[in-house]
Amino acid sequence: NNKTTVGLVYGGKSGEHEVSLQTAFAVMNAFDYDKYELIPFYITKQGEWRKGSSLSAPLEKVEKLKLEHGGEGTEAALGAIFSRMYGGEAAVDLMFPLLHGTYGEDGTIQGLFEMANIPYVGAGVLASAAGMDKVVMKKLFAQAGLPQCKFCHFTKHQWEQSSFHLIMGVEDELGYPCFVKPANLGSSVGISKARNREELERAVELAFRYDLKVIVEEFVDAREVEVAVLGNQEPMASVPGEIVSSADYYDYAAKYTDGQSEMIIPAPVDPDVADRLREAALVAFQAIEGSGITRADFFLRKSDGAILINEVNTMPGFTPYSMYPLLWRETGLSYQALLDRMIGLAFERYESKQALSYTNEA
Ligand code: G1L
Repeated sequence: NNKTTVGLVYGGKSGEHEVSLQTAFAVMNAFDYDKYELIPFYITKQGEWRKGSSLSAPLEKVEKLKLEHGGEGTEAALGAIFSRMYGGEAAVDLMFPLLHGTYGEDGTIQGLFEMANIPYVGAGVLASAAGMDKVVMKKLFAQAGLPQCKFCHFTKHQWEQSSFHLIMGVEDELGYPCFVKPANLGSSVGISKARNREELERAVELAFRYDLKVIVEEFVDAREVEVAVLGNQEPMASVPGEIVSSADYYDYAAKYTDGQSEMIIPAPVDPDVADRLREAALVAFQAIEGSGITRADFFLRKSDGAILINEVNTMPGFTPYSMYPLLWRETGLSYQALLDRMIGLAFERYESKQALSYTNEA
């Protein structure tokens, strides 16, 4: 048997549990089973693991991915991932995580794979963690010289100590309206718009229910465009795509759940703007030390056409109808070819790290 065994991990203790299941179903259906064998690893909403048996064809429906019959438990699942650590035969050749970290923060699942010395698809620990934290990410963008909207940030502790001082800072630097968000990108909740001081206070209190760190961003009247990046040391950028929302573009429900937004691929922008977007997407990828994939999200400011980086996502929507795969399709890479490429990149990155020394012994 010379097939590559891929461990697909999905579910998880996050608000995106269902999205993850649907995505895993799409990925499972796209695999070329002449080349790959698939082992499903489901993490329940309670955080328990279930390992299924090896698949040489997709399961018939999404529900089956919950492995309710005959799946092995947490111990067997983790045993399979760590088997090479105690001289066992490798149960999987690489892991393909389709979820945010088990507890909503990120870099955690990637850290598990690092400790198990097993290759995995997508960003490493550092980029995953940096990509989950809007404040850390914006500091890295600033360091890389990428233009972005103005922002303020503070911790719950700082807010409790001196909220008046912080409010003055927001009013001085950003003004109204502004947007208040938990710093953790994983939470799609807790985001609100503030039009005045009273709303700002309420918005901050709300955001602090979801994270100990909050970011406040200035309002920019802008078009929203995204670029897909793929690669390791020499990443490539896709054509840009635009997201057009009928509702307020900061309205999360309208954007992601109601299907009230539309993707335009390629984005109708001048060729030189498209080139600058692609270049900036590569700079952003390098700024967070990305590997494998990222989706870079930009604002195109209406007043002056400025390109502002908003965020990069190391775990973007990933069904065949999501922006990231669609951008590659437009650029000439099918969903199946994209999966092949991502797996190739995972092995490539693993191999280059294997060659390193971790001690000062000869
Ligand atoms: F590992 C990859 F390929 F980098 C990767 C990991 C996670 C790509 C896309 C995702 N996305 C998701 O897991 C999700 C948005 C479906 C759920 Cl959080």
